[in-house]
Amino acid sequence: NDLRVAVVGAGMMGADHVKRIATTIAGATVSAVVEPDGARRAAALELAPGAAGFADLDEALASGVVDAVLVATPGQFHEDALLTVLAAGLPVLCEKPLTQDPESSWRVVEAEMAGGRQLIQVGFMRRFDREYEELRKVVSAKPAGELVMLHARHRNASVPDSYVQTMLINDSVVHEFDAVPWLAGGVVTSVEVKYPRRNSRSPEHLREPILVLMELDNGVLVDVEMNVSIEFGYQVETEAVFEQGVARIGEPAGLQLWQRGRFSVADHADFTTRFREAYDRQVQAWVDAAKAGTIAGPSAFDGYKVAVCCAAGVKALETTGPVPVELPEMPAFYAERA
Ligand code: ISE
Repeated sequence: NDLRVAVVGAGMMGADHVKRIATTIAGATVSAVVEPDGARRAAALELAPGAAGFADLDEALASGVVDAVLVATPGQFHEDALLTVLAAGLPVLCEKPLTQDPESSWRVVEAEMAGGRQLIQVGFMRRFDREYEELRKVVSAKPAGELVMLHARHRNASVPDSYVQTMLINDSVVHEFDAVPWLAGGVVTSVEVKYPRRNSRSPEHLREPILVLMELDNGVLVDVEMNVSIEFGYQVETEAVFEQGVARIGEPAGLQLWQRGRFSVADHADFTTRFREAYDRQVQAWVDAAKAGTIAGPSAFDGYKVAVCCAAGVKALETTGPVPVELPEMPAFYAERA
């Protein structure tokens, strides 16, 4: 039996997920599209013949056609949607971030624990990127010794006008706050932001690129170049430095072309193609797990930890020197299921 999924939010990511579930995911169908904007809703419904359209989530849940929910609305609407889905006792894949601040993320964690079942998976898709998975294995198998440092590069060609300074952290470095501890096997203890020369071509209201430094409790030091006006394309790369070697992931791959005295390899234009396979694998893993009554990726508690790191990161945008990050112990509810 197909898992009947309601996709909530039919913007760029929501529409992408509707198409993915309708065309490439096994064992699931889009049964509902929840989107208040009529034109967007209609466009998404074209991608999923047979799905019903709703203006709000309560109506969709009351209709009885929903077994699981994929939340892809802007972050400020996540808390409400998650509390509604938890109350209905349904599995949910929530696009990043869990919520936009530690307080609301903690409320979601508490509501999940009160329900007694782990229902939330957070959409940090980098954990489903094959090269990230391979690098994580190198970190734990230690063929080149212990991990010492990570140099991460997160580059966007451009960002929309609505993208403000704090989004460098809350919308973009948010991914590294999940992926880095997962890769490096530690806990973030401090975040610092440094400003190089400003890119004169950045939108006027942004001061970027930025360099984010993270310290982990296992001694690993991480630098993240966060750059959102690089124009040439989209790149997410990591170089890992070990005691006896180096590993790199995320570099351009594919057709190499020699032409007119130049050598070129195509690179990505945005995250929908750079992480397409990771998104596919993430949603398939979630669908399979939801049918088995479990989750297969970052938990609500992981989402909460990221929210705490982001709050420190936002403070670090306006602080000289490192801002400490204090994370609570993992509640037994999550530790037992980890
Ligand atoms: C966007 O929201 C994403 O999640 C992308 O992965 C990231 O690269 C981009 O900077 C964000 O704005």
